[in-house]
Amino acid sequence: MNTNRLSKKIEDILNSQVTKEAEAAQVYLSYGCWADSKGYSGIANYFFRHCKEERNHMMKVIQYIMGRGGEVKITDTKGPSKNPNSLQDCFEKTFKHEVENTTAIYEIVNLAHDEKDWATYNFAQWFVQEQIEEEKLIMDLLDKLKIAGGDKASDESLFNLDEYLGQAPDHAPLPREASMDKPE
Ligand code: OFO
Repeated sequence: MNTNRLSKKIEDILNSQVTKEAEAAQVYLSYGCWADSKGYSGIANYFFRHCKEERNHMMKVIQYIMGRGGEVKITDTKGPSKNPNSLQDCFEKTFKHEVENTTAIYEIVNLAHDEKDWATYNFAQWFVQEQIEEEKLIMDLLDKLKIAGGDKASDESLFNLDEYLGQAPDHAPLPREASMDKPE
């Protein structure tokens, strides 16, 4: 008896998301190592924490495939691109990577919608929300770097930024939770 509740296309796209989350983890890992090599231990810590988040995302997709009776296929991952050449470049590349991952999540949502696979559609909504948060976190990094002076930031402001990011929250507040009493 076939107990696989996923169509072939859905199983494939979810497996490809497993790979994408693993690749996202490697990007954060490599940027963390790069930041540390430049002396930014706070920023490195921030990236290492996010590396772990991406691995958690990977595990969520794996558990979902298995829980629906599907087959998980672990494949090769693409290595991270070459090291950034500045903090600005690092944050921009991270943002671009998150946007690409958001696009991949939307493809899952679109396919689940087309196939009327409401279980997968529902599962993917967690990731839609997560990507809003993740993009916002990186936008905040870019804003903070801009305030610090961007590529022309002084050593002192970079020192403060590094300190701040070492302890920055891992989650951004969602717009849906905002109110006039608590705008953020
Ligand atoms: Fe998995 O959330 Fe970022 O990419």
